[in-house]
Amino acid sequence: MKAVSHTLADTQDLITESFGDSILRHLIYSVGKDISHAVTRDWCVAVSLAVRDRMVEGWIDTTREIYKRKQKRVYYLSMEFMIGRLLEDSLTNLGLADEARAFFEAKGVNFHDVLHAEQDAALGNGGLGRLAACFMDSMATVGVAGMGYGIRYQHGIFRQNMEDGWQMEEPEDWLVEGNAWEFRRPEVVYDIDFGGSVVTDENGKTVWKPTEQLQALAFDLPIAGWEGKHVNTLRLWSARQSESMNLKKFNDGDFIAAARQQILAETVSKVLYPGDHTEQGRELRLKQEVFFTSASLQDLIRRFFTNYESLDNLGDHVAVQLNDTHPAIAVPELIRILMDKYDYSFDAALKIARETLHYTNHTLLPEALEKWPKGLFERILPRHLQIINMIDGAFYQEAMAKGLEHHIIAGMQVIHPHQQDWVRMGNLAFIGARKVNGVSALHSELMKETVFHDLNIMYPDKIVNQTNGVTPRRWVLECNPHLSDLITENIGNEWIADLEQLEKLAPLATDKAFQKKYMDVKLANKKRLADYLLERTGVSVNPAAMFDIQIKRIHEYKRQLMNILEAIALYNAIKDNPKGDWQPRVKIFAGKAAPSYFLAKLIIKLITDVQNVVNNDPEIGDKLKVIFLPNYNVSAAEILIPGADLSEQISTAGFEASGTGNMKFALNGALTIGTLDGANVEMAEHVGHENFFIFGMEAHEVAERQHRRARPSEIIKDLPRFQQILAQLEDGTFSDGDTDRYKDILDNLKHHDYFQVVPDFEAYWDMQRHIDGVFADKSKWAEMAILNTAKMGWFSSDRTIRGYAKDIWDADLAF
Ligand code: 26Q
Repeated sequence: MKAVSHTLADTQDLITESFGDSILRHLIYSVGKDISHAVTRDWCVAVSLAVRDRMVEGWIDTTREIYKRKQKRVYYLSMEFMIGRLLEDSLTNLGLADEARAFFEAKGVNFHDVLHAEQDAALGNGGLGRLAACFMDSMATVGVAGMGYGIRYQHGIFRQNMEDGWQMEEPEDWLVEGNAWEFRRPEVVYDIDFGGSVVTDENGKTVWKPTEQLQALAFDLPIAGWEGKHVNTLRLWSARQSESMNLKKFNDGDFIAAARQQILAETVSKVLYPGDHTEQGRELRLKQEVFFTSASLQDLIRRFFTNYESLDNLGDHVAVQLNDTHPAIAVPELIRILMDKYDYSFDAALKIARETLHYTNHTLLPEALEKWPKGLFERILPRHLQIINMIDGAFYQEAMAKGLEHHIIAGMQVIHPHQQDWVRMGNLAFIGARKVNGVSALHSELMKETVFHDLNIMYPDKIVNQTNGVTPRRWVLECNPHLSDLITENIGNEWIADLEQLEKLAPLATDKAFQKKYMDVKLANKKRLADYLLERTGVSVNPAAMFDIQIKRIHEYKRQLMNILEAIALYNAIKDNPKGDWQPRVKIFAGKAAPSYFLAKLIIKLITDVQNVVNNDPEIGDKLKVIFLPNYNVSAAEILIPGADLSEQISTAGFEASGTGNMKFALNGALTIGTLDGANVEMAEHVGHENFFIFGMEAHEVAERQHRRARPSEIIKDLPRFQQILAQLEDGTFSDGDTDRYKDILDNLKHHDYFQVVPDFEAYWDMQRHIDGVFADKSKWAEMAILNTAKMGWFSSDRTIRGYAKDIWDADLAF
């Protein structure tokens, strides 16, 4: 990794007016309002445009520098970017937040309301999408010549509305009022083909004759890194009807058919698929994947030719990162472009693809590894299917040359020769990539032992690890301004771009005066959260209670069920001894369930049922409160995380690839109760096991129990506490006497319990009671919380991106 020196902002002098004048100018000339008529939303647009102007300067300079220096380009292909709101992020990174605040105060406009008038861009499901957003911030901060490619969904993740405790999905509509950040690029358009057949022309060349064509239209968002030194681009593709097809219908006079085609075409970028680990085999989803992957590859190749003449050395100048298998079609698509458009042989094209593409795996769940029916490929991607067969053929030769047996090779091929009906995208991405990475040390090791066992033996150097990280700009500086000020007062502000400096706080962990200041910040954040909860749910909570928070997608493996069962057990224990010395707790849950995931929705219903009983029981009072906060999103996380005392990271060991919420909580001074899963393992090592509450089975023990199909009933018979909970779920205690409601949960717990709630339950309960005791010791808790903040610096996504740049992309940095 060599460093490239970087000179800044030749354009910077173009804007001579003050920031405040820019805001006013935009209010008047872009929004078309005067001060006396402006509503909050108008101010939000005006200030966004004023910041955007200032980003454009750095943006143009960055682009020019990269061209000039021929810096290696990195393209991050992701179906999801969970960016949330951009205004505060941009103000912060450009150092304009104070000026903006002062401007609005002087105008008598509530700055907080202006920041919050922006729609939350929720173009993702969960961790994978948020990681992509953190990576965009970090690539711009450390100076990677990086560009994100994704889809400009018209509707992001659905809005979660609650009806009688059940999740209802409502369409999300972030674009209705426009998007101040984006630049439409009408000149950047690519054709995307589907369907038809493959023929051989008169010269013996293979030609794909597609029958359906779409166009991908580019929209760009500038992404500024810390201090605005480097501004990268997030390019999102929007689908529309191909012009030639449309024109033909119009010329035929068939306006209705033309309009119909238009709508069909636009469907492709209409809505984000809301299944985070399931939902397989839908044609529209495959079209979305092809659509954005093909447009992105065509675009990066076009850009490549502005600097270079031949694609032979593409991999020396370009690295493409595939965020999970969702863009794995890039493997045959790149080969197709090289062969069919640039006349490369298959072998040469495969070689170039394997020098350019890299694949990140985010899951070991077998049902989450994408596979597509071969029939679907035959119908919509006949040329890609041919190429996949060629890849399998070449791979077979390679494997034979290494002396591997036929049946072992079969298990690794993209299409299993004896189970011809599926195209396996994980195998495709693995075979086509130069490097494959997992997202935590444990996960990367488990990849080698499980899903990619044989492929790892065949290519022992391919799998590498890059433990996830989070951007400290959004996840400390913006969401926790009081903590940020306290940190800066004590160690200066270099931690913002060099998070490991937080280590300097460690000696203060036992300093009583510092403990007080640190816990005062926590209390202020808890009050802010309590206000927010009251406003959003009507539940009033005591900020002195322990705030115990689990926020993430609802999934069996994440075990929100175990958490709510523990709440029931605690409720029972308090009822048995209402005068006891109980540590008051507020248990907060938030998260969306995939619309088709019945059991996950039932778990939400159970949480709200328990909430209704517990919160309305006068004997319980402040000793226990349960809250399900609807419609969890990035903006909600920014308020919840700084207000947490305890972070729940309790997935069945071996199932959470990494987790990133865990990191955000610990950085903000919450202690973690967690299993040895995902990045929890490394977090515990960094902050010290004595400052981390680990419980439960380890991954190998889980695998062993699952393998021998151990029965939960053998354990339940010795667990009276658990038996009581089961009886209450059966007798209608939490369901208004409805004895049927939790049938599927009960059936699961008693007979299958694949995610091992039963065998981990007692250890979880015991650890929770231990935590009650520690929390009562205010000074000890403060010390542990401070040490969590101090020792989490390694989990910055800046570190992760430097790791990718060095170990995977071989990319140089601007600074
Ligand atoms: C696949 C096919 C069809 C429809 C949807 C999908 C789909 C969509 C989203 C599959 C998976 C996802 C998202 C997965 C995800 O968020 N994984 C999380 O990634 C984080 C970042 O690495 C990790 O920290 C989490 O552990 C992991 O669960």
